[in-house]
Amino acid sequence: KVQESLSLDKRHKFWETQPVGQFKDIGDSSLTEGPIELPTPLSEVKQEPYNLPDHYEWVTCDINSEQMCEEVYNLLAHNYVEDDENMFRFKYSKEFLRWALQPPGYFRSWHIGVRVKSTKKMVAFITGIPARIRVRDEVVHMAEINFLCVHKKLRTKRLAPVMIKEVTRRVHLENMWQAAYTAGVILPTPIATCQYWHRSLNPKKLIDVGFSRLGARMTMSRTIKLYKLPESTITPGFRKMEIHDVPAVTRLIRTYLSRFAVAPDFDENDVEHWLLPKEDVIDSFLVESPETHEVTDFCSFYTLPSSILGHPSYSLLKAAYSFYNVSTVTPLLQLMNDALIVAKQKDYDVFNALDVMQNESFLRELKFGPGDGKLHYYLYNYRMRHALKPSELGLVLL
Ligand code: NHW
Repeated sequence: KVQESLSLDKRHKFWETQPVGQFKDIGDSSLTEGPIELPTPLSEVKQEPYNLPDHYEWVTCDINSEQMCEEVYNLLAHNYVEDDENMFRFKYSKEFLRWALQPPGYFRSWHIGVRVKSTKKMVAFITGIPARIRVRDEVVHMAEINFLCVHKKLRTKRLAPVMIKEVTRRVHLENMWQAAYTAGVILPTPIATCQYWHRSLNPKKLIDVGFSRLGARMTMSRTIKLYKLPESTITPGFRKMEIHDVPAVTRLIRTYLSRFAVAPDFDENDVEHWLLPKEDVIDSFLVESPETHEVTDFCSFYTLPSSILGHPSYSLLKAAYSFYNVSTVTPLLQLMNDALIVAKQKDYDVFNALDVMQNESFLRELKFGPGDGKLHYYLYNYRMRHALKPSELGLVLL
């Protein structure tokens, strides 16, 4: 609370100039929902890139090139998001980055790096991908912005606003005028504030590395017993999703996501890209009724390990992140318990989930504990009249 009210008072020299909901407008009921600024003719969009400080240059990344992908991977592995105590840092894999950045209709020009001119060292990165996001009754063609990163040695020099303006310009050039993004920091103005929950799968390692602590009046052996899971899944007809399931899964997920205020508008191509299993990137399972062979339920999680910083015996935390889950026949609680069981079989240390969609209905019962960080969701150039509850959000960004 203290942190939140402080940050509402803070000046945002950059964000105050941008078409986003401003803190001063919170609660102003004269403002309507929808775009803040109208599109300008494409001929009026700035044709040249923004100026970078001397000695730096823009590079459009070809993430299919092994060398480029490696450079991006290394920048992020050493400089991307850390927890508040600097104990862990996200370590997106190269395969994951290729998947995350190349959905149907992606634009290579939206994968933007900054290099030092003389050495060609990559020192900053930002990306966009196209997405159709439904906001209430309206499907909006947006960019999802992610992987904003400035090398640790170049921080607080106002490079981030230049990166953001440049990606905005390149999105405008494709005639798109809205964006969605998430961040751990508070900016003007979240459309929703969510929380991560964590389900221990390997409690001993999590405690050893300082990810979690032994509960009050708990011993290690009682803790291990508390988090023990069955060896194999329980739901009859629970199996890995396959390519021929794409039409059925698309129908299931479209119907399900229609109940949320903000959610992606997935078609079969999107489902094939985002939900078909890819080893160590995305896992998806469904329930095919043994009698009718109908697909009735679906669950998925993506793989995002974190480096463990400065620990003598462990260097990698293997984490699964809940993605999209749909239950129509199998209770969501049972479906997610099966997801935990497969994640354990696959040797993940922890299973993470946000309190979005209907996740609150299983988090406590399946022994997830609340994390300390918050995740704020934002829209660019689209005003929401009120903040949404996490359960009104049907969107998960990577
Ligand atoms: S959130 C992950 C962001 N990345 C990290 O946290 C990695 C570690 N940190 C860094 O690399 C997922 C740096 O600290 C970064 C800031 C680069 C974060 N979003 O250069 P300065 C995403 O990738 C504002 C937006 O001096 P820095 C989503 C800050 O409020 N703005 O800072 C990305 C201040 O502005 P203000 C952020 O520490 C969404 C200004 O940057 C931000 O050296 C991007 C300071 O710049 C953040 N996470 O570099 C927006 N963090 O007004 C997309 C700080 O307050 C918008 N700032 O003075 C849509 C665009 C497309 C529109 C299309 C129509």
